[in-house]
Amino acid sequence: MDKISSGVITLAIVGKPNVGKSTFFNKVLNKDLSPVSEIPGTTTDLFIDNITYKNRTFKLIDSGGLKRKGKSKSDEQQYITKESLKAIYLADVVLFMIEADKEFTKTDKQICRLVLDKGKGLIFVINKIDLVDELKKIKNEYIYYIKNLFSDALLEDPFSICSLKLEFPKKIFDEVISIHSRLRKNFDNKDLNEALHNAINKNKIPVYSRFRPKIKYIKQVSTRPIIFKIFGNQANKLSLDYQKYLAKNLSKKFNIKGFKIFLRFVSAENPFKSKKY
Ligand SMILES: Nc1nc2c(ncn2[C@@H]2O[C@H](COP(=O)(O)OP(=O)(O)O)[C@@H](O)[C@H]2O)c(=O)[nH]1
Ligand SMILES: [Mg+2]
Repeated sequence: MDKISSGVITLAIVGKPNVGKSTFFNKVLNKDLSPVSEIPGTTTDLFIDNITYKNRTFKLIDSGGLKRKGKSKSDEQQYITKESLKAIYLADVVLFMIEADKEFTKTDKQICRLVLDKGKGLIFVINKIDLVDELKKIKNEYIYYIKNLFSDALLEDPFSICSLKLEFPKKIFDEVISIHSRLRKNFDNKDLNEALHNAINKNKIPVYSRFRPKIKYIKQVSTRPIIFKIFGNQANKLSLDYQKYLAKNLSKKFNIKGFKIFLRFVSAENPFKSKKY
């Protein structure tokens, strides 16, 4: 148990310039000065520092780096930079920061999509709530967005904060710990197969060109990200909708929240096919 839960948790703070990433980073680290250390041996300007919470070490990455604001191309386009991508690549979990008084932009959506497709954990933090009156309404809008845009993952509702007056955000860090351990979970084969067959019984596999693919069994093949292989007769012919249905059903059944699970469909070989007579 301890062995599984030990290890450093890398949390990258990502978001548009000016959303308050560095303010959050400094408040959490309880330091007044900005950036503390850079990754040795790299020229990217990621700021990294460690904190300890609940006996766990968190490596916090502020992906804003040294980049000057408002220079060259628009901030909005420019923030998909090498440093954001590097931060995402290094992270176990990405804390995606948005501003309460601003829109969720196309670039925001692209970055979050990337985070999920890389198999990383994703949590949303709405910052600068001191600037708005109707937080509830804003939060609901984001919940709606998240549910619709990222329907292939079960994500938590956004947290909301005011970085300027931040106490240590325990709830956020508790969630990061849970996601981190869920990403490392090994599922029992029997439970998985039972869940899979329940899902199939509840919602029959659709016919594909006059043939109904058959699903035989499921097996976990990886953690971080969680990948399941599903074997069956023409299993690779399942419609995307049905694949999504199965992924969602499994996520719900096992409460796999905060990231996306990956299903690989493998058509079982016909045993007579390769034999030479
Ligand atoms: N009103 C308000 N301003 C904030 C808050 N958090 C950060 N800011 C301000 O937003 C600006 C950008 O913050 P910064 O941390 O540098 O953003 P970064 O570019 O994402 O790192 C600064 O002027 C901060 O003081 C907040 O919760 N409320
Ligand atoms: Mg910054």
